[in-house]
Formats: sequence, structure tokens, C-alpha cells
Amino acid sequence: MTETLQSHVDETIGHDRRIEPRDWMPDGYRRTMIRQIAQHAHSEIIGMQPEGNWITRAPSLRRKAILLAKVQDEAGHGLYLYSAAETLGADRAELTELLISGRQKYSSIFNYPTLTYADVGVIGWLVDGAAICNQVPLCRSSYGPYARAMVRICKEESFHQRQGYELLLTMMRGTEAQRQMVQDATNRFWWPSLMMFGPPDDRSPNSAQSMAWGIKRHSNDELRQRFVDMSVPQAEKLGVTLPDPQLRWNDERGHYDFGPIDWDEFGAVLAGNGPCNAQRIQRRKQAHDDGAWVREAAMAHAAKAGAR
Ligand code: BYC
Repeated sequence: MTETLQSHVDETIGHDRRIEPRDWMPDGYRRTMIRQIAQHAHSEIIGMQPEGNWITRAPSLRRKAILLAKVQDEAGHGLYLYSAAETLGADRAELTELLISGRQKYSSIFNYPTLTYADVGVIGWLVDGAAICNQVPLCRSSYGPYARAMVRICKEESFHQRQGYELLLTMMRGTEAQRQMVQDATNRFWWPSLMMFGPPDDRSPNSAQSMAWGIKRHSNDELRQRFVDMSVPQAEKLGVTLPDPQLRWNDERGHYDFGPIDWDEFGAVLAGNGPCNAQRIQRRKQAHDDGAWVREAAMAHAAKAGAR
């Protein structure tokens, strides 16, 4: 029986069709999907914090409206993704508990502080840029609800990327101090953005199986290279220097070569020791505790409506 089901899954993946919530799927596939979707959902929600930090201090009403809309979009992405995880049988309250108790991860990038308004632009340009690079192929991921959520998320991420780049272009046309802010933010966010793609392929325990299952379409290193190749001309146009003296075009490879990534720093951030890990989790926990009465009221209302 399991063999027949397994060959049905193999055929579905082989023909590039989607696995849907009611289909049989191997336990490992379900676990991997829940892990990746939950980590992605947590990243969207925690990712609201670094930029949310600047909403009250946006330099103009226009910038405030743009930033507010972007941060709200991230909340929406989190909601689609938690819903996608629920289709696999995951319990949303449990996922939140796993996040705030540090047992489930979220993207390393959100453990870095946002020190100036230029960080809002650089996050849009580099962090959303990296997210798009990673997530466009996920629109063809083998799990239907995840792939479909990703289509809308990618459209919104493209808007986020453009608003960041536009903000930076504006700042670069401003004063010397503004140009320095953009350069400083680029210096701080470049390397952490490269880490977003995950460990190198030879140290990525999940990649091979996730690629065989059609969950991931490209390896971590392939996507990282694509991101570097895409970002270099954008940096040139902007007039900023990427903080990597080894960055240069390699004619033979048809790609940019880049310097070594500090994987010890990445390991430290994943272990909870990045500059903002404790603060991010503490804020998320506080928000969850503050919302308890809303959840209780909603449950009571649903129970009463059900009894009628
Ligand atoms: N940070 O075997 P690997 C966004 C973990 S964008 C933290 O390569 P996999 C946003 C990994 O989970 C960011 N942890 O794993 C943008 C695994 O740990 P476990 C979110 C990381 O899954 C702008 C271990 O390291 N995007 O939300 O095959 C504004 C070994 O790695 C990281 C997504 O989540 C990292 N950077 O590949 C607001 C996209 N990298 O779970 C919001 C979907 C690796 O075994 N996710 N780890 O304990 C993916 O594409 C893949 O999960 C990854 C990792 C490429 C991230």
C-alpha cells in the first residue's frame, strides 16, 4: 500500500505537479514542509520588528505611509504561511510556542539592528532582494498551498524591493551625510544578506532531500551566486561600494567571485547570540501575551456561535 502511495508521490513530483493537503505524503516530507513554512512564517513576523522600529520616526508622511504598508504586508505574509502550515496539520498556537521558546528558527537577518533610516532602504534593496531571489523558485515548490502563497508574497516583495531602492537613490542624491548613511547601512547588511541563503551546499543537511522532493528548486550556493550577480550592477548604479575587496567578475565562470563568508558569525546568530536575538524574541513574546485576551474573546465568541 505505502509503495503505491509513494510511487504516486514520485510521479506527482516527477511530472512537476503539486502535492495537495489531502494527498498522502511521506512523513519526512510533511515534517520538512512544516519546518520550512514555519521558519518562513516566523521570519515574516519577526521581520516586522527591525523596520517597525522606524515607523514613528519616518522622515516624511510619504515615507511613513510606504513603510507602514510594507510592515503590514509582512504580517499578511506571515498569516498566509501559518495557514499553509495548518493545511499540513500543524497547530498555529504550537508553532508560536516553538518560536518564542527558541525551538524553531527564523531568518538570521532579523537579528541585526536598524541604526538609521538608510537601513530601511537597504533592507528593501538587499534583504527583500535576497528574499525574492530565494522565493521566486519556491512559487514552483511541490507543495501546492506553499507554492500558491509564494506567488502573492513575491509580488509584494518586488514592491518592497523597489521602494527600498528608490529610497536609496533619493538619499544618494542628497547630502554627503545621507550618502554616508547609505554606505554604512550597505556595509552592515551585505554579508548578513548573503547568509540568508543558508549554509554552503556541502554543509546544508536538508538541501539534497528537499531538492529531490521538489521543495527547493536550487541549492543555497546557486541562489547566493545569483543574488551577488544581480546586486553588483545595482550597487554600481547606486554609487555604493559593496564591502568585499575580493568581489570581481570572473569571465571563465560567467559570475562574480566573492570573498569568504563568516560562517562562525552565522552559527552564533543561529545559536541565539546575534546582536538582537534576545530582544526580538522578548518583543514577540510580549506581543503574544498582550494579545491573549483577544484570542480568548474570539474563542468564546466562536464557541457561543457554535452553540446557537
Ligand atoms: N537563518 O539544510 P539547510 C523574509 C537553518 S525572508 C536561520 O540549508 P534548508 C522576509 C535551516 O532552517 C527570510 N536559519 O536548510 C524578507 C536548518 O535548520 P533546521 C525567510 C537558517 O531549509 C523581507 C539549518 O540552518 N525566508 O521572511 O534546506 C522582509 C541548515 O540549513 C538560515 C525563508 O524562510 C538562515 N538564514 O534551507 C520580511 C524562505 N539558513 O531547521 C521578511 C524559505 C539556514 O534543520 N526557506 N537555516 O534546524 C528556505 O528557502 C530554506 O529553508 C533556507 C534553508 C534556504 C532558508
